Amino acid sequence: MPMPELAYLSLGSNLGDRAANLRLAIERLAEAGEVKAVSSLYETEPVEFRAQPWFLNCVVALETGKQPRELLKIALAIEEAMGRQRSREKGSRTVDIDILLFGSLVMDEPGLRIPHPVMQQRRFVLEPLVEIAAEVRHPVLKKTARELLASLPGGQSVQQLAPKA
Ligand code: PH2
Ligand code: MG
Ligand code: MG
Repeated sequence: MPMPELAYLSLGSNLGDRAANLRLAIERLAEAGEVKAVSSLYETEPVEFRAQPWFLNCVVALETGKQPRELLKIALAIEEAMGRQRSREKGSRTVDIDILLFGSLVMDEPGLRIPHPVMQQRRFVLEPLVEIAAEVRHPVLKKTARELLASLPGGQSVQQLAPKA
């Protein structure tokens, strides 16, 4: 196995039992490595395509020996197994799993850009990321998650939910 890397993933759901969907997806990520941290769940207003139900979002730290392509493949297979339909880009989904960061790797290939190209614009990504990894650094922007969050304009509603007992 190559040296494991610490990857950060953003998960979102806005169909069905959203919390159960996120929990199941996180369990299944064990296939790709060891889950090191999971943020709280956040109730978030849809952005970009706004005419859809509100999301639950969270961020997961995953230690993985997989290559980024393999990790993406596993993420897409989990989405598919959980019944994701791609009827509209950025539309409703049972679960979406996006790679945010993969160590300090920078790559830009069709279908796979790391860091995630718009993570720095998304409060629903940065709030949970800061909760579990405030000092993680964006390898292109050279800013920490905390700094990226601090420079976001207001607007998008993101509410941390109380931890589940
Ligand atoms: N995902 C999108 C587009 N818009 N909005 C919220 N609040 N949460 C998401 O996960 C989300 C979104 C595309 O993947
Ligand atoms: Mg997404
Ligand atoms: Mg996605």
